[in-house]
Amino acid sequence: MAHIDYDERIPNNVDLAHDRRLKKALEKWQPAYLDWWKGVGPQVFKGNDIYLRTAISTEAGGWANFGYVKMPDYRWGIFLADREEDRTIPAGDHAGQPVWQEVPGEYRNVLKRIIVVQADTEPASVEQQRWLAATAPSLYDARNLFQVNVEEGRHLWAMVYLLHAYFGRDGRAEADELLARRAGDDDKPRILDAFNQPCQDWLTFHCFTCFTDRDGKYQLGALAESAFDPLSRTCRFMLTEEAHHLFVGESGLERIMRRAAQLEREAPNGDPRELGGIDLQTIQKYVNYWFTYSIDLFGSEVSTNAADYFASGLKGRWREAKDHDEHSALHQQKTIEYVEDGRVVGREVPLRNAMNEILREDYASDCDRVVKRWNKALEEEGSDFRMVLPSTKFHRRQGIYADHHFNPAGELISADEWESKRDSWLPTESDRQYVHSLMKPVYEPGKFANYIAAPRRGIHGQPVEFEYVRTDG
Ligand code: BYC
Ligand code: FE
Ligand code: FE
Repeated sequence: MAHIDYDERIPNNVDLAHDRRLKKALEKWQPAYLDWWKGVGPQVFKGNDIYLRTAISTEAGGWANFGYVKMPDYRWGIFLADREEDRTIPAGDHAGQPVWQEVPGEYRNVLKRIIVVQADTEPASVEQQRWLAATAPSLYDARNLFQVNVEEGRHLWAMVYLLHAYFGRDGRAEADELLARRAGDDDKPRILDAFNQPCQDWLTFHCFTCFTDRDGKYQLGALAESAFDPLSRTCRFMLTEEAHHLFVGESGLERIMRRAAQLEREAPNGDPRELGGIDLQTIQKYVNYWFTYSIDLFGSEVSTNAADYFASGLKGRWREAKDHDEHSALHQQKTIEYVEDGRVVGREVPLRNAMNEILREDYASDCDRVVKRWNKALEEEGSDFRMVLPSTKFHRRQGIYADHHFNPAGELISADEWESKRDSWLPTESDRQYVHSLMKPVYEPGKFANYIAAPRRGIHGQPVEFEYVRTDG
């Protein structure tokens, strides 16, 4: 099963060769995908050789092959993690029963909706990032951007496979719609908010891959616990790819922070902006912005949708099968902090209704660990500045805090106080203009823009000065 068939037009490990109808339908979607890629995928170095990895097996460990590829020739394919013998439903009302290999009629529409929402984020992120290489701080960074882009393209393939294979005619219609919506478009926007935000500078890109791709990690983790086995297996393999996206974001931000700390020391007045760097306060504001947009992606703190997904076994908790003993989540409560009459009060809600919040908490702890590692780097660089993750109540547009104002410490504040302080908490127009003004391409191998430190090591054992993108073709 781990073997991937590369002789097929669509590389796969799902035995597509023996399902002629499915193969035909996917081969019809393939040129539309390629048109989409050429139209709104990466617009810079479109036909150049890029040092990329491609999946060659779905086994843990050595699954990747590295080499030069022109992006339109990338072998996007359908790769599912191996089937687990005798896998049973991890959570909800059907826990312990055998997993489903087909979609039960009563869950067809909800399951399709979840898959479509997941799928929609993948092409959206590629669209958001399509011009970034025009201002890449190095060829190393450009290559990492493209690696993330081709893999998000592959994640779209993964979801489109599920839609085509299990949802018949409406699945195919949804697959077509996935190529028709556009990130940030007024008429046909992408489904979730964060995927309509502009991503036009590299501070934003690294925040996005650090915080928004990390939502992907947790949502995919919840879907890996699904009773619908093909979805679980698809997500398990996607998670192995996701780890690199998170590395790109976390290490990218760390490099910008290290450089800020170095420039802080060198600048006559201690401000990195004097020497063309990005100051740590500005980085903190971008962190605040993208952390909060990303926690909105978990949905409302209290959600009947989330309770239904859990009850039916469509989604589980993070590491449901491994880390939990009790899988019904019935007769248990969780305290949720509500705002009532200008005060924050704790109210018990049934645990199943709080599943979005539980996943968000796991996500926020993961982000906390990242911030701790950044602060160690800042300490090493001799800076006194420490990054702080804002409260999950701060700057929300979804959920029960969206209509209230909170400061980054999580205290309820008035609208006036919010107005007077927001510019010190979130990027201002002038911060954004300043960051944009630094975005100039650096295409000489081994050289880096002044606002970002070089990475410790290159990709896959190659030196940092390796020609990760062949600029001459
Ligand atoms: N923006 O009960 P509620 C990734 C909607 S990222 C706009 O609170 P629910 C990636 C919601 O859809 C991972 N709308 O939420 C990262 C619902 O609308 P309907 C993506 C929002 O349903 C980087 C209504 O508000 N995967 O892979 O419990 C690069 C009330 O909803 C938002 C998934 O999301 C928002 N932020 O949970 C590339 C997994 N939040 O249905 C890729 C699949 C909520 O009433 N999705 N709404 O019209 C889900 O499981 C759920 O849909 C959500 C929402 C967790 C997103
Ligand atoms: Fe993805
Ligand atoms: Fe990703």
